[in-house]
Parts: sequence; structure tokens; C-alpha cells
Amino acid sequence: MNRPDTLNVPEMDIDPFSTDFLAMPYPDHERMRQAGPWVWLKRYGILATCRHAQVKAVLSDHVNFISSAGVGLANFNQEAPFRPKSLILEADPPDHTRARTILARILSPKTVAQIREHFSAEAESLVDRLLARCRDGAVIDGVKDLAEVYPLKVFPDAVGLEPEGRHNLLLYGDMIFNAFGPRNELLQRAAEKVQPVTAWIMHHCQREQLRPGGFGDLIYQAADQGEISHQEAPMLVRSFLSAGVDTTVNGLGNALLCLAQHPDQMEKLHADPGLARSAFEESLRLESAVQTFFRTTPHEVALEGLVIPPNTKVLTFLAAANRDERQWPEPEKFDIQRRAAGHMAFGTGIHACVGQVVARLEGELILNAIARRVKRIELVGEPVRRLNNTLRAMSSMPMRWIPA
Ligand code: OVM
Repeated sequence: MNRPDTLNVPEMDIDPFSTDFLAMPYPDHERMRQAGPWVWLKRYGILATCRHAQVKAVLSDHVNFISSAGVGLANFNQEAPFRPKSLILEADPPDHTRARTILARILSPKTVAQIREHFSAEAESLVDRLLARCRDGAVIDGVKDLAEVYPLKVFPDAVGLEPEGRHNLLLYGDMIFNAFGPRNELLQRAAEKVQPVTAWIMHHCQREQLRPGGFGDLIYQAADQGEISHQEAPMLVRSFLSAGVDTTVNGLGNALLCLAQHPDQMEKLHADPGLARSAFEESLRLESAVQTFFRTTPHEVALEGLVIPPNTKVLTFLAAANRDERQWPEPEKFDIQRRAAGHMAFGTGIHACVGQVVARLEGELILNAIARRVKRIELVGEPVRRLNNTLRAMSSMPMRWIPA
């Protein structure tokens, strides 16, 4: 698609949703960052940025860069959304504000204090069980045995979901995060499984399916108070089930891979398990689970000398902002003692991840539990990637933990 005359930015032929790109995105991120603050990706007819300052500027400006037209490639003003729109992710103020207020209250630091004990006990016992297997000489899988297991236990527990059928959450996550990209083969394949998975998800968004007092039930209580309608309540539960699992699964998987690939950093973490939180943060910066999000211009937008036409899709590369040398000294270096604050892995602005306190809790507890017991993580086979249009994801990571 042609670059508008008013947009005097470099044109590039990079396809950020191709198999090659998704398998190794960082060299192309660097090419785009070097080309300029903004680039035009002709294949999709979109404006894109890989620099920290510009990603932050777009995400901080919800008036000129809206979410209600979708935060993927599809423009919901021009084509129907692939599922009913999220009341929080794919909304602008004032609609967004109502939903956000409720979710922010449910996912507050006060809530975290309440769930911490359960989340901690589960982290300790899972890591104990896996270490026992390693002591027996077994190989464990960092993805299948840990990264997928822990978030699938603790978060749905907190939401108040029954134990049966939770694997549907991973299938659903794979689908919706693929659906932020183009209708390529990845989305096609994920979408083949969508019918029964969606039915399971929506069924479990019903009040009767949710444990009284859990996060899901709290949304219905907000509806009882008149904050949202009872028709809207299941849709907000759906947001928990959409955003709360695949993100943390891959956040944990990526953190484990970073520590396995950097034995010196694992050694530091073992020497001081108090670094667990900062190690998780640094892995979010270096290997952001959510790599990209889009915004859309609702009207002509003048910015940094550019004149962006209405209905332009703008792609923000969160993961590239997190490796921008203009922002980070030695950006490619995994350094668990660096100040990774200010990274874009959770986004920023009014749509910044509302669940980030829970995500950080999970990361901290797992890395801390490992740090106190394990001095080295050895990969014993090639880690296998799971390609997804939006997520940086792993499907398998055979490893052995060397006990302290
Ligand atoms: C939602 C939703 C879905 C996917 C991701 C997300 C990262 C939110 O349905 O609200 O945030």
C-alpha cells in the first residue's frame, strides 16, 4: 500500500509477521530503528516505530492514537472484529475508563497482598517437585513443566475457575494474539480450533461458573452495584481469560531461557535471590512476551513534522523500544542488576497492563524459588520456538537444574 504524500518517512519492505521475522525479530528491529524514528511498512500500508521515545509517545496519546479501532492490524472501522470487542483493550475513554476502573480495583496491590501466600506456596511446591526430578537425573521442560503449569494454576484459581479444561486458555490465548496480526497461516491454523475453545471460554465467563469472591465474581459484584451492566460482566471476565495466561506463560518461559543462556547472571541470582524481581523485569525488557501493539489515528494527526492521515494503523514495536540504544546502555546485554524500569513490555499510558502487579508477582515468586535452590540451568536440547503474530513464545525448553 502506498505511502501518503504527507508522510515523508523511509519505506521498507519488512514483513513483521513473516516466519523468518518472528523467529528472529531483533536484526530487523535494528534496521527499522536506524532508518529513522518512523518507517512506512509498504506490505501492510502501516506507519511503524521501533524507537523508545516514539513508542512511548504513541502509547501516551490516547486521543490521537485510539484503541477502539482495534489494537491489531485490522481496522474495526473498516472490517468487522473477529470477536466482540474487548470492553477494555479495544475501547477509548469514557467506555474504557469504566472497565479499567473495575479491573484496576480487582488487580490492585491490596489484592496482590491477599493472593501472595497462595501464589507463593504453589511456586515453592512446583519448583520443589521439578528439582526432585532433576535430582533423579531426569530432564525437565521449562515450558511444559513450569512456564505453562504455574500461570495455568494460580491465575485461574484467583479468577475462580474450575480446574477442568484449563488448557483451553492456552489455545484461546494463542488465537487472540495471532489475531492481532494479518490473516496469515499462523492465524489460519490457530483459528481452526477456535469454535469449541471460544464456547468453553464464554461458558466459563458466566457467573455460575465462577467461585464466589474470586476475580471473576468481583466483576459481577461490580455489575450488582451498577458500575457496568450484567450483559457486560462476562465480557470483562473474558478479558481476564484472554490476557492473564498466555502473557505470563511466555514471560516466565522467556525469563528461564535468559537465565539458562546467561550462567553468570544465574549465578548472581543464586547468590542473591532478592534479585528475582529485577531479573524478571530485565527479561521482560530483553525478551518481551508481547512484542507489538497497534493504534489507529481517528483524524489527521500532526506529530514530529509528520501529517498522519485519518485511519492510519500505527504499529508500535514494544520489544524494539526495549532494545533502543538511545534509551538503554548496552541494550542487548542481559543484566539482572540494571534498572529496567521504563521498558515498554507492559505498554504505558491509560492502557498499560492492568494486571502487571500479578504478572510481576508470578515472575518474582518463581524466579525466587528457583534462585534459592538452583545454581545453574543447563539446556540439554535446542529450545523450540512457538511462532505467534504477537507473542515471543516457546513451546519446549529441555533443561536440567543443577542443585546448589
Ligand atoms: C482483552 C485482552 C486480550 C488480549 C490481550 C489483552 C494484553 C487484553 O480481551 O481484554 O491485553
